[in-house]
Amino acid sequence: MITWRSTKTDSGRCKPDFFYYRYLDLCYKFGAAINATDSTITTICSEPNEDLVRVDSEERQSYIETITADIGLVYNIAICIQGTSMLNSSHQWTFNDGTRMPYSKWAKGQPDANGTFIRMFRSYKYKWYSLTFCNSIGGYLAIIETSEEDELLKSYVAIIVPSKDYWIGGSDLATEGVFIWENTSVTVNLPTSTLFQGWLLDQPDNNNNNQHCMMLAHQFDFKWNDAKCDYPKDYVCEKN
Ligand SMILES: [Ca+2]
Ligand SMILES: [Ca+2]
Repeated sequence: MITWRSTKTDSGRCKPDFFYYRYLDLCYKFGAAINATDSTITTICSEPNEDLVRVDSEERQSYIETITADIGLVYNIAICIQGTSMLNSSHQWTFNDGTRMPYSKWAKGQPDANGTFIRMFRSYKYKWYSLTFCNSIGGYLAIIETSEEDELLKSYVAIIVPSKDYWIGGSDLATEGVFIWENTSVTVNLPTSTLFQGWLLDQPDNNNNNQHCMMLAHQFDFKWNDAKCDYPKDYVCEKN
């Protein structure tokens, strides 16, 4: 993920090694790619007068889309921007100083979790997503690497709520058709692989050209299916 730092000194000039975009009066630089969680976000952009970028207008949103368009290989999944729902008891989303956000570009069904930053998903036209529940507890969506793990997980969800699908941690959001376990960037084996994989017959099929997230399909013995990422579903988290 990319993080953005924006800053402005009292004299109105950017700090050294920051870019300046005069039209929007914005100082910024690109941060390192990180595995973004609530706890990692607090350690970045923490220098004096630095913070994650505020996207407070359509113009800023468009500018970010434009200048990150050609660096997708480095920041392949999402871009972290400023926003928090943790500053008031009703969990309204605000900027980090508590002011209301005058502009937003939430994806359908979002925000669906509370958190301390927002992710703009490149593959979803830079729409905004809140943190997942797994990230907010310091974990991540489950990675399934062996048949033993697969069987254990399936038997577990079948006991909890057998009538629901469950998100797991693989997607092809970065490159269509190439599924990776998002927390480790390790490739998910496809049905053609001789290595372990748990796909349902004829999946992944990228149905309607918009299925990029992996889930356990309850109607099919919790085998793996690719589905539309913004469906609300339960999920399986993993934590080290
Ligand atoms: Ca897909
Ligand atoms: Ca599918």
